[in-house]
Amino acid sequence: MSSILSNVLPAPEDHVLSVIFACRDDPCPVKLNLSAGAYRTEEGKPLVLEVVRKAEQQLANDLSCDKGYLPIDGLADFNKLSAKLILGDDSHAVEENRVVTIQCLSGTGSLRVGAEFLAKHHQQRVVFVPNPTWGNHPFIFTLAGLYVEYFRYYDPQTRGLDFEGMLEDIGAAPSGAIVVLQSCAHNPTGIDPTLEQWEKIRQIVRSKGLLPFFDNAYQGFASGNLDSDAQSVRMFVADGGECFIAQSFAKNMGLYGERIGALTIVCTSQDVARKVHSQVLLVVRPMYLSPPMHGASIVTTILKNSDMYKDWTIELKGMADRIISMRQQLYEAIQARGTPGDWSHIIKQIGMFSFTGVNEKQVRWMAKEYHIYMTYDGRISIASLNSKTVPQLADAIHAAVTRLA
Ligand code: KET
Repeated sequence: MSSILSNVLPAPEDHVLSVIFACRDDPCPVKLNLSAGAYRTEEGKPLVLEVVRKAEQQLANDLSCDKGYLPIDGLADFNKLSAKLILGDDSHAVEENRVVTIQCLSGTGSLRVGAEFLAKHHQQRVVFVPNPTWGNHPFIFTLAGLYVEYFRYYDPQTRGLDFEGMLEDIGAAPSGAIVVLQSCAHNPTGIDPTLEQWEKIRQIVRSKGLLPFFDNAYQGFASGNLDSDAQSVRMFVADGGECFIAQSFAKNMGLYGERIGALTIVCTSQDVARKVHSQVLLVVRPMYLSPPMHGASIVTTILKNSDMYKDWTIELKGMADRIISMRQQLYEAIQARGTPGDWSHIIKQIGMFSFTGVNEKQVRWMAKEYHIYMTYDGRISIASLNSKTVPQLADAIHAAVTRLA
């Protein structure tokens, strides 16, 4: 039979997806998947936060909850509370009613809605992302019709931030260019600017008339404290300028599959905010009409209730602390094996990932010989490790580094 679809070409190899598929198809019982940013417990299990279970039970018992459509911009209380979470309780921008927040499909959906809005309403079509950055950033912005360029971020020599290069590249961006900044726990490098460096970045962004677009996927995962991790964003919002923020509750509430997040657009006046809000609704409506309800209801229940909020911060700190202890254990295990090289970056880096410095050849070899899977750039999810798997990984890294220099 003739096929309308027979001309479809196979998709090019996707670096992240191919690792995930290779791991899925590996029958080895002790295989270890460190490729995706997903938190696992010390027992190697996915974690549903206790406070999330409690919120779900409360929602299930509330017979006044129905399953009607949410408005195009989502649950109103969720939007208000999400904006407060990132901007702070005392945000002038919120008080002055110049903040637009709309519920979106997690961090990815928030970035995409923001990108679509900018492609339609912003004159400047160039967007600068860090080199390297989360692999989906270039796809999201390109598909929306924007042109992606890179600014220097990681220096492989120092395994640190190429701060001079970053400032130089951002400073050379054309006026109005969009600059994507990860607010904390940078993926994949685990390297964040210091507060003094953020201040210099802010000055350059503002003096060149650029538009900052924060990707806030890991609030609370860097330091274990929600307010400390929001400092970079708050610094930009405090100067009264415009700012986009894509927020995700996938990681910090463990709500990966609920696809719950928010896009916040900080405007310069209430009048601008009203116009922006009306146009964002037109971006969302033809895409998915309105967002799903369950995740937003969970987040709202937790953020609204001071006891539940406190319980959440304790569980979140527990996750962040476990990640820090995994870093320490991995570093010590590699040291104990006498693996050549300086591995202190593993304990210096911040957040869910470690950019280990092992190369693609070594990554592929570890998958084949040790059944350990990580992205080809050598990034591992530290949050997926536990005390039992650390020695397995340290053995593999030691063997890969000593055999395949
Ligand atoms: N921003 C960044 C920087 C990020 O790392 C992710 C996810 C997202 C946004 C989107 O997350 P969402 O679940 O849409 O809220 N990163 C992990 C997930 C993936 O790519 O599969 C990761 O890098 O492993």
